[in-house]
Order: sequence, then structure tokens, then C-alpha cells
Amino acid sequence: MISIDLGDITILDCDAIVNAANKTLLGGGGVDGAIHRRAGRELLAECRTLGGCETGEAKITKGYNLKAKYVIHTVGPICSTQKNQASLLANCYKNSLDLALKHDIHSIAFPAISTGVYHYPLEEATKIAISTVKTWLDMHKDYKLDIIFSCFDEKTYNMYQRYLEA
Ligand code: AR6
Repeated sequence: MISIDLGDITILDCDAIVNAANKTLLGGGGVDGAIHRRAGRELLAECRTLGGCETGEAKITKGYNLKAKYVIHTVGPICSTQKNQASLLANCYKNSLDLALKHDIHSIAFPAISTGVYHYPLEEATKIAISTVKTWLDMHKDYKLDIIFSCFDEKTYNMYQRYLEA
């Protein structure tokens, strides 16, 4: 099942939330900062052990003070500086979902990766997010996984609503 939530991803009660991180995995602004603030310092301590993360890849940690048991950290492409940015953005969703499967996660919330500080055009990013998730779900029909697209503002929410209905 796919749903859309308008609000703060850090308060969602699901097995995992996805962080739109940077390559250091050591925190930052936007959703990354919000997740680290609510999860607490132990999250940063675990992130320090991970050795960073390449664009399009994903790594998992515990959720600490979050309701979510896990945080899946992925690094979206920075708009205009990266070649193959569409496939890199798709990889963020695909690799996060593969990690969810591996860790027996059955509900996962995604922010709109790369559409904030990294300036990926919202409409293109939304289409990629939805099509990648739908393709993955189609390929894993025997695995129950609820997807929540967490939208922090109405513009993002409306865009997801438009393309999910399409
Ligand atoms: N809950 C849900 N979505 C949020 C929240 C929240 N609490 N806060 C922001 N968003 P961004 P990026 C939305 O900039 O573009 C960081 O500094 C936001 O409105 O967080 O992938 C990292 O360390 C937007 O729709 O991530 C990296 O350096 C979406 O989350 C860099 O930003 C993504 O915006 C990553 O940039």
C-alpha cells in the first residue's frame, strides 16, 4: 500500500524512516537535521562508524529516540552537478527498499529526496520516486511493505497526490 503524509517524518510510527543525507552521513540541515535532532546523539555516534555513503547508495542504523526502529540513510544527487542524476535518484529509493527487505521492515517512510537543499526539480523527482517504488513493489509481490511518502509542504503533497492518482 502506498500513502502520502503531510508533515514531519520524524514523528511517524513506522518500522523505518529514510533520511535524505549527504555523503558524510554526519548530519546536516533539512530532514537530515530534523532526524538527528529527534533521534539523539547516539544516532550520530553510529553514523560515524559507517564510513560515509556514495550517492544513490543506502545504509541502515537504529532509530534511537525515534518511534521508527530504523533509519535508512541515502544520499540523493545534487541537481546539476551530477551525471545520470535520474538513475542516481532512482537508486536511492531502490537501495533503501532492498535494505528494508533485508531487515524485515514492513513499513517505510520516504522524504522527497534531493528536492530541498539539493534542488532536484520537484515534478521530476516525484515521478522517479513513485515509478521506482511501484516497480519495486511489483517485483516483490510476496513481501508486504507499506510505503509512506512524507511531504513536508503542500506543494510536495499535491505533486505526489497528482502522480499517484495518474
Ligand atoms: N519531514 C519530512 N520532510 C522534510 C522534513 C521533515 N522533518 N524537513 C525537510 N523535509 P532536504 P536534500 C523535506 O533539503 O534536498 C541536508 O543538509 C524538504 O522540504 O532535507 O536531499 C543533508 O545533510 C524537502 O521536500 O534534502 C544534505 O546535505 C525534502 O525533505 C542535503 O540537505 C528534502 O529536502 C540533502 O538535500
